[in-house]
Amino acid sequence: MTCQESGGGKSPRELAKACNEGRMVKLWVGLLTTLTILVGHGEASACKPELDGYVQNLAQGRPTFQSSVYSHPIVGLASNAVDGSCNGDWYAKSCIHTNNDLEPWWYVDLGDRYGIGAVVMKNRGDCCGERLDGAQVYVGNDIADPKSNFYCGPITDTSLGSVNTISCYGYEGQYVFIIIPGRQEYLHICEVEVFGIKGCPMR
Ligand code: FUC
Ligand code: CA
Repeated sequence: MTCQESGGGKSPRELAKACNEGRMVKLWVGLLTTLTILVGHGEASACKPELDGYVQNLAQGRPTFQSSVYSHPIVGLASNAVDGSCNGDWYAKSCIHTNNDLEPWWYVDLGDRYGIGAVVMKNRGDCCGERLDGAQVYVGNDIADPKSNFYCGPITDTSLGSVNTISCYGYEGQYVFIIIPGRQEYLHICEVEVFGIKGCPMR
């Protein structure tokens, strides 16, 4: 089965399998296996320094947006999540921070459509890690209605400075969204890395 033939009534795992059976087998298996096996928690510049030279972080330096910006002497701009620094200390000025919004959100524009293998997210390390509990990752092309995009999964490890890796099963999109659903909350996160490739998107 080729990538083009796949789709229609299949689960994400089945679609990923179908894709892997095609011409992208080596790339996909390499990428997803590497992302799954390697778990790094360093305070180095990249959240996953082990991946340097193997896969490109598609999010770094791309345009970013968020529901609001928290008023504080340190400014938690949306771009702080793609500045290439995985430092989890708020006072290192490399984290985003929204107001206490109902369903706060953040997203990055990758500039083109990619099949997304995984999204890596660095939690704040100096306090308040639990605020990220249940934050949802979506990937797709609809900025008007983020929740209509493909839902990859939730953040579950909210320990201080945690690194959560969420698989998006190769689903395609230009935008990656992080949303805290169903409650009023501050959204702060210190880095978001997006790994994926062009060539075998699944819709
Ligand atoms: C701590 C938190 C605040 C805010 C600030 C930047 O003081 O208690 O809610 O996140 O850091
Ligand atoms: Ca950062």
